[in-house]
Formats: sequence, C-alpha cells, structure tokens
Amino acid sequence: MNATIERFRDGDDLTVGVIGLGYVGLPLSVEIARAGLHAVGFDVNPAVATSVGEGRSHIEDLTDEDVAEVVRSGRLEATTDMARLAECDAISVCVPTPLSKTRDPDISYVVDATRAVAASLREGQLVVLESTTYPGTTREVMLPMLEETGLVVGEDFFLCFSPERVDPGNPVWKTRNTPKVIGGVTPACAEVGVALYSRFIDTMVPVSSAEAAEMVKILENTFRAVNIGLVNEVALIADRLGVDVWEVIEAAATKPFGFMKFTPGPGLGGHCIPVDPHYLAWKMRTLDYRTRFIELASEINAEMPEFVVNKVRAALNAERKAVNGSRVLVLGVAYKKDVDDVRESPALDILRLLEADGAEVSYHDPLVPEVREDERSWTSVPLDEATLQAQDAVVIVTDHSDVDYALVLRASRVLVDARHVTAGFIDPDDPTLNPHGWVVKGG
Ligand code: SAJ
Repeated sequence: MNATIERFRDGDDLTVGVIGLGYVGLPLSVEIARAGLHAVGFDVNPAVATSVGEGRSHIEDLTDEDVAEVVRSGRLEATTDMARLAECDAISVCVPTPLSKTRDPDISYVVDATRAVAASLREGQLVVLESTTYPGTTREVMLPMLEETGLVVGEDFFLCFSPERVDPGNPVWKTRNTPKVIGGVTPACAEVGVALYSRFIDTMVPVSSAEAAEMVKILENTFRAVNIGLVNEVALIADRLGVDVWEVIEAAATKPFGFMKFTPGPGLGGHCIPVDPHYLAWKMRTLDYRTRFIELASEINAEMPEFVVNKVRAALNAERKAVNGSRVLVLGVAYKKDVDDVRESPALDILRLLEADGAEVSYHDPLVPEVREDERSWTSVPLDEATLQAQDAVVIVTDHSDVDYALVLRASRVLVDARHVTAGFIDPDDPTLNPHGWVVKGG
C-alpha cells in the first residue's frame, strides 16, 4: 500500500488518463501535464481529439497556447482509442451527467466510461469519477462494474469520487487553485487519490467516503439553485409591491455577516445548477423522501422566462402594440455572462415564448454566433443603431461585458432588462429611462 502511495506521490513516470475533454477534462489534463506527468486525454469525438492533439483549445478558459505548450512538450496527447486506458496509472472520468428527456439522471456517459475502464483495468490503477452525480453512484454503479474483473477495490485498484468545481469564465478560480474534495470507496482509495491529485491540485480536501464527496458537490449546487430561487421569488414579490428588488439586494448585501448576495434574473441556465439538484431529488424519491426545497426552487426558477416575456408583452401593450407581428431582439442567449454556452439557457425559453406569440424574434450575442434548438436555428444579428431602432422591443437576457449598453439604451424604443445591467448607464435625470425596474425604457 505504501509503495502505491509513494509511486503516485513521487513517481515521475506516471501516465494519467482523462476521459472527457470538455470544460472540466481539458483544463485538468493541462494541469496534469504542467505538473510534469504524462496526460492522455480520451474523447469520443474525433474532432476534439484531433484539435487537442494539434495544440488547439475548444474551451474558453484555455487558450490555444495553454494546450499547445504541453502538447509540444510531449506531456499531453489526445486519442479516441479507449484501449489505451491500459497505459494509464490513473484515470479521471470527466464526462457529462445531464438529465434525460423525462428530467431523470442520465448517467449513461459514466456507465460507458466505466465499461471502457473495466475493459483494461489492471493492478495498481486509480480511478476517479469527477462528474457530478447522485450520492451512491461511485459505489453502487461503478464499483460492481470494475470488480467484475475480479480485482478487489482498495487492494488491487483504487476508486474515488472527486467533484469538479469549474466555474466557466471565472478569472480567479481555476482548476489548479480551487480546493478539491475527494472521497474513496475505501480509506486506502482516498489516500492514493490524495497522493496523486496533490501533484497538480494545490489544496486537496479528503472526506470519509465517496458518498460524502458526492454529497458535497450536490450541496454546493443545490445551495445555489435554492438561493437563486429565493431571490427570484423576492423579485416576483418586489415587482407586485412596486419595490426595486436590485436596490433591496444591494442594501441587504451591505450586511457584513450572515447574508450572501444572489441576483434575480431570467431563469436558471447551465449544465450544473439547473441539473444537479434533480440528481439528489431523484435519488431521494427512490428512498421515498421528497426534497421540497429543491422542487420549490426549481418551480420558481422555471417561472422566470415567462415573467420576463410578460414584461415585454406589457411594455408593447402600453405602446398599443401586440406582441404578434412585433420585432423583438433578445440581447444575449448564453446561460450567463461572458460564456459561450447556451445549455439550459433561459434565453431559449424566451425566444420560444416570443415566437409562440407571433413576434418576429432575432438575437444578438457576441459569444454565440448561432443557436440550434430542435428543428429551429437562429444566427446572431449585428448590434448596431439601425438594428436596435428597427425593433419594437429589446430584451436583455444575458449581461455580457462586451456590449455597448449606452447604445442599447439610446437606440431602443422599448427596453426590458432582465439582468439590471443598464442601471449603471442610465442618466438619473433622463425622464425617459427607469433604473428601478425590469422595463427600463418605453412601455
Ligand atoms: N444565476 C442567477 N443569479 C445568481 C447566480 C446565478 O440567476 O445570483 C444564474 C446564472 O445566470 C446561470 C445559472 O444561475 O444561468 C448558474 O450560474 P452559476 O453562477 O452557478 O454558474 P455555472 O453553472 O457556470 O457554474 C457553477 C459554478 N458557479 C459558481 O460557483 C459561481 C459552481 O457552482 C460549480 O463549480 C459549477 O456550477 C459546476 O460545474 O457544478
């Protein structure tokens, strides 16, 4: 056992496989390579394996040079050949864990990756699942598949859960400097996991089991989903009371203890926060327990796209215009500012709702050139004076930094701001603009 720990802690000829070269796996692979280990990235998409192998990044948080540097040094390579997992001393699984069409956990990518790992599992290997999932997945799903090989966990091979904590677009917290929780299927597994991960992660946080580590991640994201749901309900209440919810939140945020600021918005997007709490809710239903906070927060967050569209409807109505036939520009379709990802973005709901009302809908997003949604597709239109003046209404759904909000304020006839981003650009003496509400201009 000690020899294994020493090998992972001190060995300089280790090969670490990373399955899934997305926003989690590619940055992790680069950090492994930067630490002087040999990283082999595995992806089912040949285009991804090729582009990484050619030293290019398809992830916003990594530049091409970040990837090219470690590829040139021979420390990082990428492949679609899962048989090469046999070469790896350790394997990190960073594959998607989405929801199925029926909003249930879809761990098929984890199962497929585990099957590939089992096919070449050998003595001494460490396997770490990083994908967010419900507590129990590592022990109840992955372990049996791996022990079918006859190898024994904690002795012949080692199995851990270590949740990814990537915040896409975060300029400060990156893969290496974000503390990382890890829990083992056995205590020995955790020791081995810490020994290896400490090579390329600054701070490791071991917990007592894989289930505890799985629960940590779910708590982190459920905490966000529930607090975003709370602040969205406060926004719905403030709107009915005629109170500026952003002013209230800013003032509450002056409390130096016991309060954490969240901001209302058009809804909950991304592939984590709207998804992960449902993994826990699903698991608890199998244990006959209803996770009421999660479900209530989900209901409120899901109401927000309609709430924003109702603001557009009311504003056009006040201009004696029907939504039907009106030209409406959606400004920003990514799920949050300064990212190019539209997964679960509330902007997609808003586009659909406006189209269903008969509006002539277009969008502008500096980071998203095209949106494909089922059989529909839109392309981003230029954001210029003429385009804005041609609209009957403009609705800001994502508050990207790289947008000229002064122009938007000046050239829009009706402006709904679901992110309160224009408040900072409004001349308080301009009677045509309202810095305190969702409808900033017109209406
Ligand atoms: N949102 C609000 N109000 C808020 C905060 C967020 O409406 O006050 C919305 C955002 O616009 C977005 C969604 O919620 O649509 C999720 O936002 P997010 O800031 O949680 O961003 P994600 O999903 O990209 O990343 C999160 C990580 N973010 C932060 O901790 C700030 C982190 O929780 C996880 O590492 C990551 O999910 C993950 O991969 O689980």
